[in-house]
This record gives sequence, structure tokens and C-alpha cells, in this order.
Amino acid sequence: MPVQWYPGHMHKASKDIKALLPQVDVVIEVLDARLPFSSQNPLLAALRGDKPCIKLLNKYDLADPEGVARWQLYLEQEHGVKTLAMVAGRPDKSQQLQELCHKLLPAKKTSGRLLQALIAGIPNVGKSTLINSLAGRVIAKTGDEPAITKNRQRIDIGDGMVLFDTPGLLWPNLENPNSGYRLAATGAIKDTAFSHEDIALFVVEFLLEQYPDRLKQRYSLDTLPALGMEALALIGKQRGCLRSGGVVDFDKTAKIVLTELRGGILGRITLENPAMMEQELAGLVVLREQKAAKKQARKQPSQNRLP
Ligand SMILES: Nc1nc2c(ncn2[C@@H]2O[C@H](COP(=O)(O)OP(=O)(O)OP(=O)(O)O)[C@@H](O)[C@H]2O)c(=O)[nH]1
Ligand SMILES: [Mg+2]
Repeated sequence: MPVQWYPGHMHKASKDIKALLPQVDVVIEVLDARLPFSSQNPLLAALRGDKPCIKLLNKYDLADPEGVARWQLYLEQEHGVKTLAMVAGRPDKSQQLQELCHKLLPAKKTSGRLLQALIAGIPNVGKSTLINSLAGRVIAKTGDEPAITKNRQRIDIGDGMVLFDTPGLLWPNLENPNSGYRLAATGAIKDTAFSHEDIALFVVEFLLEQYPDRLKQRYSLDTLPALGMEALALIGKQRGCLRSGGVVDFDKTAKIVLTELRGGILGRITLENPAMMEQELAGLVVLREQKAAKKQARKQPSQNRLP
């Protein structure tokens, strides 16, 4: 089922989280390690205030370790924030997470009170997989389709810890067009205005810049063209994605590139870095100002118009 981001969803999620927060000792924000900026929920930081927060960079098995390390340094500059690179489902990593929670809040364990953690994150980042792994049994349904978790759950995972599953639906920041592309590239959002070809082109352009050797190796390309569209055409030819008359079938080629990216076949890749984020956030400020100015101009009386 496609995900739609109704204002009602946002309102309900914020209300539910606000109601739950007084009981919560630590917020565990699950992010996709390949896109820690684009997989954030834009309101969560404001909602959680100064509650301690662990940012879990999940799907670390698919992300570039160097890129993740850079994000960890960046994210931990924020007061009260710790990070952990995670592969949800791996027991050693679950153990590390529990240890980190107790380390952040040592008084809980010594006082014998339960440590209560809220697991929050946008759809498809791996929250349910993580909860099942922490609980040691299947509690939450998991799946490739976003928006599977519907109801709030309180789960005792032992060792003095209780989890709350994300209530409601937390949406990603789709105001930034590049974030939309990256979320679509990883398969986090399926219902987008972009075609496979648009998304694959975005990915190939990024790979040409950041991971050119991976492209060369995977698609047996001796040299790389400067343009993404040309690279996509070469990949199509290599993979025999041709229509009659030898014309490249871009849709088929795009699907191959996206499947290989999502499955980690192109190697471990991180799709954004803190510098890109800063630049895109600055671009968004300009975009918002332009929109506000246009709105204001529409509201102005027609004094400047000719009679
Ligand atoms: N490779 C990899 N896949 C993961 C990892 N964690 C989760 N997944 C996969 O990602 C998909 C989504 O996982 P879920 O646990 O259902 O995600 P969710 O955040 O609960 O999603 P919603 O309930 O829709 O909000 C599933 O196919 C999981 O198997 C991970 O660390 N590595
Ligand atoms: Mg879930």
C-alpha cells in the first residue's frame, strides 16, 4: 500500500509522542545509516526537547563505514546525543544498545526502576526488526512495505528495560527534493512522483561523483562518461537492456541499478554526508523565503498594477 503523508498523520503522531514522553527516559531514534539526514523526522528533535537520545544508524551492513563514522562524529556534537551503528537483528548489537542505555542513565539500574525507551523513526528504517531482536521474540510485524506498525506497544525486554514502539506515523522531510530522491533510492518511500529512471539517474550521478570505481567494476566500464544519462546508457548496453533497433531500455536499466543498490550489490554506500546536508538546508531556507515573498506579493493590494 502506498504511503501518504496526510497532515492528520503528523498531528496524531506528535500528539501521541507528546503524551508518552513524560514516561520516557531515553528516545532511541532509528535512522537509515545510508541517509541519516534524510531519514530523520523533522519534528522529533523539537518534540523530544532535552531528553537523552540515541541515534541508531541502522542498516549499517549496507552503509559505507567511513561515511557512517563521519556522521557519528557530526551527530554527537549535539548535547545529549549518542550514536550507535546498528544491524537490527544481530544479538551482539542489541546487547550494545542496552548497555549504552544503562550507561546513559546509570541511576535507573541502581534504583531498581525500569528504564523506559521510546523507539521512534520514519517507516521502513527497521524499528520492528530492532524491537523483535531486543525482545528476543516476534512482537512487531516487519516487512519491506512501509507503514506496517499501526498501534502503540509497550514491551518488557528484560534487564530492567521497557520499550515503546513508535506511536502513529512519523514522516520524513520531503521538503528537500534530494531527500526525496535518496529515500526513494533506498526503497524507504515507494509512492513518489519520481519515475525509476529519475531515481536511478540521481543515483548514477551521485555514484559518478562519490564512488566511480564501484560503477566501473560492477558494470565492467573501462571509462566513465561525465553525464549520468550517458553512464546509464552504457550500463543498459552492458546488461543487454535493449529494445528493438538497439535502443537502450532505460526503465529496465534503472530497475537493475536500484535493485543492486538496495541489495548492497554495488557495495556499502552512504548517500549523503554532513556537508551536503548543511548545503541543502541552506537551500531550503532560500526556498522558504522565496515562497513567503510570493505569498506576500499575492496578498498586497494591486497598487502597483496599471489601472
Ligand atoms: N540489510 C538490513 N536490512 C534491515 C535491517 N533492519 C531492518 N531491515 C529490513 O528493512 C525492512 C523494514 O524493516 P521493519 O523492521 O519492518 O521497519 P519498520 O521501521 O518497523 O517499518 P514500519 O513498521 O513501516 O514503520 C525489512 O525488510 C527488514 O528486514 C538492517 O540492519 N540491515
Ligand atoms: Mg514496524
